[in-house]
Amino acid sequence: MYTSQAHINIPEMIRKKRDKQSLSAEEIHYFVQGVTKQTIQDCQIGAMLMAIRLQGMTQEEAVNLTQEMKTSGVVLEWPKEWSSIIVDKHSTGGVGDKVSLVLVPALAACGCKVPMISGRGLGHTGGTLDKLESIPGFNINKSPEEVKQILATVGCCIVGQTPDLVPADKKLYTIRDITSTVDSLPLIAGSILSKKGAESLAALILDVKFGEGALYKDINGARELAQYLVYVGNRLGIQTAAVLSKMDNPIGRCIGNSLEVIESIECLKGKGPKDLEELVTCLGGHLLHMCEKAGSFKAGEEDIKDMLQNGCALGKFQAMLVAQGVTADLAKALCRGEEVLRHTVKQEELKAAAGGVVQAIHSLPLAKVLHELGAGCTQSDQPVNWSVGIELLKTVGDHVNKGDPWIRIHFEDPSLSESQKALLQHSLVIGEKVETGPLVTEIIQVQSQGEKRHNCPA
Ligand code: IUR
Repeated sequence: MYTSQAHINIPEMIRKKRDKQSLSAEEIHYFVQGVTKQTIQDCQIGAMLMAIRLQGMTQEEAVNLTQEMKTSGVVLEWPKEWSSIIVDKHSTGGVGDKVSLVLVPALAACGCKVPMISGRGLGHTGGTLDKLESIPGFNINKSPEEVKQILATVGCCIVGQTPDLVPADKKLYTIRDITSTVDSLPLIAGSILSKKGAESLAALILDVKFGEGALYKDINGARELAQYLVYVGNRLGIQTAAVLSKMDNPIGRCIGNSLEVIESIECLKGKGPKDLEELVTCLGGHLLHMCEKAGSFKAGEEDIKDMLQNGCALGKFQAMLVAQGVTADLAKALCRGEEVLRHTVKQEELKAAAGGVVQAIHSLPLAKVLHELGAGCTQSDQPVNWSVGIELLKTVGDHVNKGDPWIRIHFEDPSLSESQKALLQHSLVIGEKVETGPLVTEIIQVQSQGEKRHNCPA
């Protein structure tokens, strides 16, 4: 599209952005190509990112940036007949967030195609890929051809990012991380939506979390990010909507890779914790409605619930495991509820220091302790211990008596220390009563005249 770019130079582009001027589509193309082909220097990339972080971008620039990042590598292609049913979700992440493990097969059971490209955990506990890798044999590395094959037979897969998919993001993210420019709306949108764009999706649902355990502590920041992502996603040609969900406590009762797989399987049998099922059905209901597999959001929610109750979602999960390298016998045993995942050698329960009603369980201290015990990715090459984890024996709203065990920690080496036990004990908040409401408080959808938000239908 762009032929001669002799008139463009990077220092001039950095100056323009520094002085709050807009970059043309051609300049953004030149910058992203330079990042991808490594023809511009890291210090210039850092300077440009800081200028963007400080001066922002117009919506037009953000759309152009995302589009250029998307096409910096391979863009997946699908058979024409799938064009309206290729769907995915993205979450801003939270402690105990195992929604993808349940939602992806449930959507496939409803007839969608879900080529989820997921990530690893950054600090804290593991990401979706770490959770799945706690299942012996599970292979996250699949070529675009293999992904297409799995979608044709099973309907869903969860794989890792390959080096040829959005290479510009890998480079930009690394430099954002070391230049304090991660928290920039156009850069976040470019990063998240270029990867979803490269999946050539028909519809995308975003789960943007707010609260004590989330990136945004209050709803306003989360709403601003959600509106921005919804706008850019739709401009990219993906039907995009977002839900704002509360993240004050861990999701479900299990945290840690293999424990979260086991809890996800319970949810795939319709026997999961209420909060996890609520998120899965809400996100799935919206996606089914958006891609016209369901006549309304409510009908979509019912379809997802049915697939959890009738075993179809679990069947898809089992088939996905086999398609991604798990032996048929192990996949079957795991889905039957047999204890085939590795256990830790040691477990310890802590007892409630007072009686009353559980008002909150702060998730960040739990994640910190688990990280220290080896459950999460570390900067170093230390391997993840997939069986390290926490079970919450009591959850928000439960009544506890003084001395009741409320948490069980699964650990090995290193051992659980006294200071870690004290940190965990402080994360339990007990009072006289608690008021709980729905996790999802708002939906952000795009309308022709701009973003529109309304409360979640009851
Ligand atoms: N996840 C991404 O893929 N990119 C980002 O910039 C952030 C989260 I923040």
